[in-house]
Amino acid sequence: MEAPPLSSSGVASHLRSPLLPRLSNTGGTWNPRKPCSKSKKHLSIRASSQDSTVTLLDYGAGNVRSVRNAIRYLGFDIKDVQKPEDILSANRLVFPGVGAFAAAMEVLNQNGMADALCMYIEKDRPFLGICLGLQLLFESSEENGPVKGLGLIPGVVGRFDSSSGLRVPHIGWNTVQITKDSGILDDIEGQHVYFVHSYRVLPSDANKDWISSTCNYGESFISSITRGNIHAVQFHPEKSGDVGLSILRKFLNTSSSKTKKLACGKASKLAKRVISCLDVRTNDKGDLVVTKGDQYDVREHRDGDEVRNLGKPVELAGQYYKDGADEVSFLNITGFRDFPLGDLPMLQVLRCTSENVFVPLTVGGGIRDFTDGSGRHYSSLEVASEYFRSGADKISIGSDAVLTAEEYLRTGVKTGKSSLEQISRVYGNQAVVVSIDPRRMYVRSPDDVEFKTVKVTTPGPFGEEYAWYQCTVSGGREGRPIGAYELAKAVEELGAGEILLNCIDCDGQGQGFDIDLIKLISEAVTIPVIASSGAGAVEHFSEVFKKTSASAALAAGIFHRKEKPWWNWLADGQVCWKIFVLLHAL
Ligand code: 1PR
Repeated sequence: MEAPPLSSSGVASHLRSPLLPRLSNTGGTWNPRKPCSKSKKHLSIRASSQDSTVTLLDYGAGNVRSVRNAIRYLGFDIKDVQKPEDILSANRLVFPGVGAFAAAMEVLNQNGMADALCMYIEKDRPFLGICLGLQLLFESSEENGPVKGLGLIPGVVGRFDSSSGLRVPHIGWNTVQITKDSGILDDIEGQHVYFVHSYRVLPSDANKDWISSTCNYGESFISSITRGNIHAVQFHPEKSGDVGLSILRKFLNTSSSKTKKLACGKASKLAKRVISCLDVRTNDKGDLVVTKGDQYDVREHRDGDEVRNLGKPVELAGQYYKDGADEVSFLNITGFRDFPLGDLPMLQVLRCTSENVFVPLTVGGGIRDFTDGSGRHYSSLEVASEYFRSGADKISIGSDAVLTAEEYLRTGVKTGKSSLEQISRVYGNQAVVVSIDPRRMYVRSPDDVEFKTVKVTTPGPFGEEYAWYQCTVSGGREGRPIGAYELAKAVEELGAGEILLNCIDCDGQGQGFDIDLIKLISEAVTIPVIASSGAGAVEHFSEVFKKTSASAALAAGIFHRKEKPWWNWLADGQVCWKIFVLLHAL
């Protein structure tokens, strides 16, 4: 995952890895490294004999917990790289690059890791780079650059071109076209793997010998490279469910990688995602439960007004992963009043879930600056960092993003200090979702309000033909003077990578998504929009994907209430969402 540059030391202080205390601070200026082949004479390769150990190069600029969890899940132990010699003595090295290209290169250069890495790779020792771990192998990157890379493969890392309406980041499940035998990618032709990135490398005559697969997203880009024992993938195997785990397994069991015949290539297409959402809160007995509201009201209104309890968060998330969910989202729905770092069970939920769930995990609720009773100040970046460290791939900001957007629209100034801006600057915009909780407000004419309206498909109670969508904060409790359209455009400019578009009117009703709203927002922005609220039948997913350009659909109640006919209709109660959406929607 790429992100804009980090703080002047290259790596934010809250992103410490075992490597970081060893680093010296160069004052923050980018200092291109010398070609690695000239400065590594003192290093020598010495493979260790521990076969079940995987060496992990974590330079501390983001969450590699999922990679760790996946490696452990497959039965391997992890040894962290502490010094360049650890790279040289590795039996197999996994390099899950995260963060910004320049910051990663700065860390690698400062402590001699870059030279060791080049030497290890040039000696054809087993290597797997992931995402930025692929991009760093190339000559340079345009990400806040140009910035020099390791220079092992010809090519420049550039940004996807969004000028013709392509949604950037490229987030989601896409297929790859295998172009060359690659032990680790056998059998994945036509299968979906999970991508999340804004930068990519294009195939060229100079790098064609390295390419083992390409992917189409607006253009054909390199999705993996292979040469001998050197592999790198642009997608995230640790987030690609069973397919991804099988890729990792093949790499880790290097002896099992055999040359296979090539499958014939098919054009790929980014799949529409289906996301399972778990609204989580503490009930009146103090237990953390999954709940679900009707238009955001989560109390039963019988049996003593109890908070609806639909099960335990970790168990339900694990079940939805097994059933085939493309992503899982946790929304801590009382986070606006309960400070999440005081809410340690939520962090524990993430830690436990990420041990067994290998698709992207998003967490939201309460991401804002906070001062506790003793006067200790926590920045929203600290809150987000704790979520990332605990296993989240993305965080979702609700109320705080509304207040930030209002201020931005009022002043026209990007302060760089809001939660949204800070978190997306450090972790990349692909890691920041803005969750919008709008309420439909009917009007007779677009001139009646200063906000963008739509002509509604179904007129309002008094025959009104138009509506605007008022943003709310604090779980729908407070309406704000800003429309969903204005908010969406503002947060895109401020660094949001995705929009989770709820609708209070439709939430929990099972009557279908608000197509008018989703069309309005998905056409207003170039970042992916997740349609949410109202799914009650398979047809509702088909409808939202056919009628709008939403990139994903999120639902809760339909998955929690297993009585829906389609649940039984699928073999063994297994909901292979990717397949049913492809069959029914596209
Ligand atoms: O404001 O940054 O603390 O974030 C709070 C987060 O919690 C926001 O993302 C907000 O949407 C969410 N939230 C707050 N209160 C509630 C509530 O229900 N009382 N849940 C709430 C919102 C909406 C969806 C829901 C879909 C699909 N839940 O995420 O899961 O509407 O439901 P359906 O398929 O059953 O119709 P902050």
